[in-house]
Amino acid sequence: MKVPLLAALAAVLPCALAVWPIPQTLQEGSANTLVNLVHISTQGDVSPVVKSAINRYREIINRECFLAPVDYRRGVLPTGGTFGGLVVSVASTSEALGLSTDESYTLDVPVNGSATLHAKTPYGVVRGLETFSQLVTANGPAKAIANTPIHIADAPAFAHRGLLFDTARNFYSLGAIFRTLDAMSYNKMNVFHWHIVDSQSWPVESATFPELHRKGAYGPQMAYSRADVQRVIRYAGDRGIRVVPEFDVPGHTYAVGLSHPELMSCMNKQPNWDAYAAEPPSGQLNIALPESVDFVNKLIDEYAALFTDEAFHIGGDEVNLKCWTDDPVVQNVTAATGMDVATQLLRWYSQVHDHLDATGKTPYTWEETVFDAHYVPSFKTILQAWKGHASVVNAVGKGYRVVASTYDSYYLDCGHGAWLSNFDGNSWCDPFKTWMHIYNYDVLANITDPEQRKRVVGAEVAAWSEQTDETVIDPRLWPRAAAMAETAWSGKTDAAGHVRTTAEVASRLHEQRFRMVGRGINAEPMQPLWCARNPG
Ligand code: CP6
Repeated sequence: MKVPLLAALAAVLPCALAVWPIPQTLQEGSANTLVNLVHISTQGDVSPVVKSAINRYREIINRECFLAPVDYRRGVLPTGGTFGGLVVSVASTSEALGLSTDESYTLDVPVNGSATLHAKTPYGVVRGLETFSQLVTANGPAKAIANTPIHIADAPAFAHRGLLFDTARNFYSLGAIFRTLDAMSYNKMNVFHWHIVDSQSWPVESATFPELHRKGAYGPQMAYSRADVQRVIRYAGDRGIRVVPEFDVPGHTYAVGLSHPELMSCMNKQPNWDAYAAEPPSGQLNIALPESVDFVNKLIDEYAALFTDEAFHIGGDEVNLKCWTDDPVVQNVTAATGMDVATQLLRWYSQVHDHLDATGKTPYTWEETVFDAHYVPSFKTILQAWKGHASVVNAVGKGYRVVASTYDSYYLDCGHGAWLSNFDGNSWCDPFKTWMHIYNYDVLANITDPEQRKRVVGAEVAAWSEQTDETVIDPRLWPRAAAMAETAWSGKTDAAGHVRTTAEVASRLHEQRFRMVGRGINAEPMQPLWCARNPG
C-alpha cells in the first residue's frame, strides 16, 4: 500500500531545484538520488577556510531536517541511485580575500556515486558548499537530491554584495552579528560593511584614544573590544565575507565630542538640532582645526591595522555646513585666510584622504564627498551612492567605481514610523521596501557604456538601526536582503537574456526563507504556508 501511494504523489510533481541565489548555469536531470549521512572529503591541499567550511556544511546538511514548502507537495521521491559523498578540490590555498577574489566553482552530482566540487580559491569552495547544501532535501525518513544528474557552473555577477550593519544607533551582541554573518553566507553575500560608530554611540575600543569608547559607548558592556573585532573578522572570513569598517567623519561624530569636546563644532544644539544635523544629536568634527585631522589620521592608523580588509570606509556623508559657518574657530580661519567653509572642508577631506591612501587601503566614501563637497578623491576610491539611482549613474560617469546603495530601493529600515520629534506617523524614508521592489531594482539601469557598467562593483542593502536592534534584526533583514543577494550574485537575467520576474522567483525565495528559518534565522514569512501547499 505504502509504495504505490508515495509513487503517485511523486509523479505529480517535477519540482525545479530551489537554489538561492540561482546559479549561472544549472543543468538538471530527471532522476533522484538517495542521501544517507553525507561525507565530504578533500583531494589535494586545502586551506583552513576550506576545512572549517566542510565541517560547518557537513553539520548543516546532516542536521537539516526541515521540510520546505515544495517538499510538502512533493511527497517522497523514488530514488534511482545513492549518493557516494562529496569530493572537494581547490586550485589555491591562498586565503587572500578582497574585491578581486575568485568565487567561482563547479559542482557535479551524478545519479549514483560521488559528487565533485571544484574551485579556484577557498571562497569558491565556500560558495559551492552552500549550493550543495541547498540541493539536499528531506525525503521521507531519509534525504535526497532531486533532479540528478546535476551540473552547476557558477560565479558572481558582482564582486561586492554587501550589507551595511549599524551598531551605533542601537547595540548588537556578537551573537547577533555572527547570526547575521551566517545568514549572509546562506545567500552568498560577501561584504559586511560595519557602520560601527556614529553620533549616538562609539561602541568600539580604541587603544589610541581609550576615552572614546569609555565615554562614547552606551555602557561598559555595550562596546566591542579589539579582540571582539578580530573574532568578527575571523568568523566572517571563514564564510568568505569581508569586514569593511566605516569610521564616519567629519559628520555623524557627536559621540567623539563626549570625550573630545575641543575637537567639535555645533555640539548638541537644542531644540533646533535640525538646523545642524540630519538627526539628533548634532556635532561634527571641527574642520578648521589641524588637531581634528591629526585625530582622524591616528584613528585611521589604529583601525586600518585592526581591520585587515583591503578596504576602509571613511564616511563623509550628511555634513551640515551651518554647523561650521556658525563656529567661531571656523569663522576666524575664514577671516584670516579667506577660505570659506566649503574650501576648508575640501582641505580637510584631502588631508584625511591622502593619509588613508598612504595606508595602501582602498578607500570607500559616501557620494556626498564628491557630489556635494566637490572633493576629487583618488580614482582608487569607491563611492557608495545612496541618493537614488541617478547618483549611481553619475558616479560611474565621473570615472569612479561605485557600490549601489540607493535608499529608495535598498534601505531596509524604511517604513517603520517616525522616531524624531515630529511623530507624525511617517518615517523619513517611507515607504517600506518590499522584497519585490528590492528584487526589481537594476543597479545597471541607464548605464550603457561597457566601461561604466564595469565600474558598478556591486550592491549593498542598509540596515540603519535607529529603529532596529537584535530583537527584530532577523525579520527586518530576511528574506528582503536575500532578494538583493540574488540579483547581485546571479544578475538580473538568465542565460537566455530573460529578465527574471518576481513571480518566477517567489516560490524559490519562499523556500530559501524556510531554509533560513531551519538554520536558526528568524526570517519573516512571505505568505501563508497554505499558498505553497496549494499552488495555483
Ligand atoms: N546615518 C548615516 C543614516 C543615514 C545616512 N548616514 C541615512 C540617511 C537617510 C536615510 C536613511 C539613512 N541614518 N550615518 C546616509 C548615508 Cl533615508
